[in-house]
Amino acid sequence: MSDYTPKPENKFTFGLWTVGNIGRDPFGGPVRDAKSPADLVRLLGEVGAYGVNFHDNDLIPIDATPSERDAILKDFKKALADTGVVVPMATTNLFSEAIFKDGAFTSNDSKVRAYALQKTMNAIDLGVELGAKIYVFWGGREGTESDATKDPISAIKRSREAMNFLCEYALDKKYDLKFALEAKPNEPRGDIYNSTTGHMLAFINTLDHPEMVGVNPEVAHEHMAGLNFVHGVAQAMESGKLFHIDLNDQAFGRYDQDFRFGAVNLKSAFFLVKLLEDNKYDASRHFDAHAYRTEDYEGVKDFARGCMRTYLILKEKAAQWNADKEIQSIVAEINASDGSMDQYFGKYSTAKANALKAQAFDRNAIAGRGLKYERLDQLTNEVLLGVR
Ligand code: GCO
Ligand code: MN
Ligand code: MN
Repeated sequence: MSDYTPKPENKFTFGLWTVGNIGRDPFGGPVRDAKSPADLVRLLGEVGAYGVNFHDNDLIPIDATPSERDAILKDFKKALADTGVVVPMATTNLFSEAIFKDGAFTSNDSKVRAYALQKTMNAIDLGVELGAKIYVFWGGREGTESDATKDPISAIKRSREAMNFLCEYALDKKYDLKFALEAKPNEPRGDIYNSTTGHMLAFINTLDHPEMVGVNPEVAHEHMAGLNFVHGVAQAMESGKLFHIDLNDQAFGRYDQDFRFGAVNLKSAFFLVKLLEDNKYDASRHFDAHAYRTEDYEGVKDFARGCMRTYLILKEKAAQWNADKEIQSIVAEINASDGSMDQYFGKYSTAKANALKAQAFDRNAIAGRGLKYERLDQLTNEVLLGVR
């Protein structure tokens, strides 16, 4: 039996809003008492997390007086120092207040857009003060219920203008900070703009400082859209844009469930962990999830420990998969090449194109080869089920 104790190098983080979730849902009120930010840091220290992330108002209530703010910050900093928990990421709450009922950066109302920029600059200052190097943007209210209400082209332009302004702000302040954009298809809006990680990747390339901006994909969000999360994350990694990741779980076709990592789709969680580990992802592994509404704070700790433990077990399974002789012999076989086609790949030339056009292919012979994917997938299942 291996050691599944979380280590700092695993960079396991939780949001104040995750372990601090009090179990409110659209049909019922809280089931757990609220804990202070400092107490939540102590809880995270106890379960072995590396870091804590927050929205501005998770830490400092929106109406806090300057002296209340100072007292909260003092307690929070003390809890960080006592536990060794760090702050790798911060973000802005641009969704809870009524002023954001029709969006923040994409609102039709210029006063709302200006307030959203002001609130974000203040929240960036707070995050940087506490050590954050990644700043997440999740535009939960940036969408519509009816497209009669907002011009979608203007919404994209307004989002771009906001990101460009905030990139310049961070540069102006000489902050060592990168931005990570988080897509979600819907909830709380009927439809949210830039609804998937793929949309975000395309959007980033239109910004003035694309090098400062990457993505923060979330398992649940891509699953809500019916997509393969592993493929989306791979695309982000391959383009050097995976700055952060939100791990949780979610049944396809449901509301935003935010379950413990690995709670529903263990096999896709396995391929996700394998992708991250094989490619040496080294930013935060953030669990953006919360405990079932049935739980007290002991259950919240079970939830947090469960996220990290499942990740570490799947990491071990990925190493086992990579070392399994039968699996690797199939992998080698299905990727094998006799080299006869190498002349056609790589950089284009007219001569290459002409030679390739003249090459004869025995289509049926090529297609007639069985690929052993049934065996490979069954072996994968057996690794996961613990019988290999
Ligand atoms: C959600 C989102 C949020 C964001 C958070 C950080 O579905 O509510 O995932 O939890 O990740 O606001 O920006
Ligand atoms: Mn989410
Ligand atoms: Mn999230």
